Amino acid sequence: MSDLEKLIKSRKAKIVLLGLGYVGLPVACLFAKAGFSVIGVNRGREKVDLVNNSISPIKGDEPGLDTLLKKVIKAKKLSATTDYSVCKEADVVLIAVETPVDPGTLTPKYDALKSALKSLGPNLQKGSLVIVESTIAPGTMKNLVVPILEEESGLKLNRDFYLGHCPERVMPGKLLKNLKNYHRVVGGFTPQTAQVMKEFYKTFVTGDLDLTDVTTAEVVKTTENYYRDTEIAFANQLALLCESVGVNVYEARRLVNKVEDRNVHLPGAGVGGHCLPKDSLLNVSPLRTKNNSDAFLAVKMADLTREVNDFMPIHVINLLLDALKEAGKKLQTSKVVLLGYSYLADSDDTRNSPSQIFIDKFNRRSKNIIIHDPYVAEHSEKSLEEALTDADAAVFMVAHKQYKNLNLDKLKNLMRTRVLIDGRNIFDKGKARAAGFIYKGVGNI
Ligand code: SAJ
Repeated sequence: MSDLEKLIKSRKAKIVLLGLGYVGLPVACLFAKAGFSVIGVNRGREKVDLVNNSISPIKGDEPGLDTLLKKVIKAKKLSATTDYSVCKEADVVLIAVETPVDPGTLTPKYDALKSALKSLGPNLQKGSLVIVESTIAPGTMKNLVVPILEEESGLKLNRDFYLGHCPERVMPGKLLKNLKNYHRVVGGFTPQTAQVMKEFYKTFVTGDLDLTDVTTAEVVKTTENYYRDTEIAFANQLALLCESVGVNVYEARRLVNKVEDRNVHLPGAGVGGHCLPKDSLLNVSPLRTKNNSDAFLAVKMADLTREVNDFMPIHVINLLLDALKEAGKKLQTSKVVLLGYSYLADSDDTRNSPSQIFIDKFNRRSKNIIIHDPYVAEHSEKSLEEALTDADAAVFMVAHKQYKNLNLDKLKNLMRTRVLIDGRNIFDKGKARAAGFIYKGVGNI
């Protein structure tokens, strides 16, 4: 282990990173920038060719990533391949592959992780360190990662190779910034391994590097997002209560949050993204498989959190139906415009977008819908004005800045019927109604 530490401190350690995605690519670039020689391995040839030609496969605005990629490729500090045998030369192997949840069983789908481990195994070198960066359910390191690596390599953990879990904390649009500045939980199978991992991440991470064991690291990462998902679900339930008693949830939230240690989150049209929709289910998945009678409530809580947040796009459809009825219009004969298809304001990322839930449900009743999103290529052909011309209803699912700057009088003159459904508290209800709109907002009708 001390040899490895010396190689890391001198930047002579050879790094191989498995999975050139939203996490893997920026991580590979940052270690290359720190002075290491890094090889990125990806199953798909396309991504490998893009990276070797200094072209980032990540769409959307990622400040600094394109420039950094060009720099490290030019300096020959980073290269990409589909060939796992490069792991034979690796002193440190990082694994950053996707870890989705099966929508049917609500348990982890580890196909990509298992495939990476089985490809690494035969090429794993004695004395090397393997670090899993993907978000995984508590217990996965011990119950899945160790057995596959030992069986496929014939090597023994902590005798022949070392293993740790350092979960990534990233947000589209701030990949490099978050990877550098966010605190990291550094989980090692032994304290010595955790210490070497700390030396490794210290080469570019400026946040705290908190040492712990692998299972605690698994719990922390999934909990931090489960917690946020549940906070948002609470806010969404509060919105539904406020609608039923005629209160503006945003005013109620403002007053509640004046109380010390209260932090009611923003209600809205739903919760999407690559983290929150799955991490609550990853967190409780060890309990789902065990028939641990006392644990059923924890599973129920995670499932309810997901059920509440995934109901919100459906609730937006219900608000739309109520408003069209007030306008004397039928859904099937109305031109509806859905504004915002990404999961996050001012982002092009559409993974697990609440708008997809809206569209799936809407399409069962009508096909008369136009989707507009300035950041999503397939939904930005029409300008906002073209999309809204002669519309009967405008449904705002994402608070893109282009929508926040919309002039209500201009909007009114474009539309045939003035139904305005506000999923993200973009507009002032009083002003919208004064301008002649039938306005219904989540938590504010
Ligand atoms: N959302 C709400 N109400 C809120 C906050 C968010 O409805 O009060 C919705 C958003 O519209 C979006 C979804 O939830 O659809 C997720 O939003 P997010 O701000 O959590 O964005 P993410 O998914 O990119 O969150 C990631 C997470 N970070 C990591 O997984 C490392 C999250 O824990 C961070 O708080 C967030 O980035 C961040 O702000 O960095």
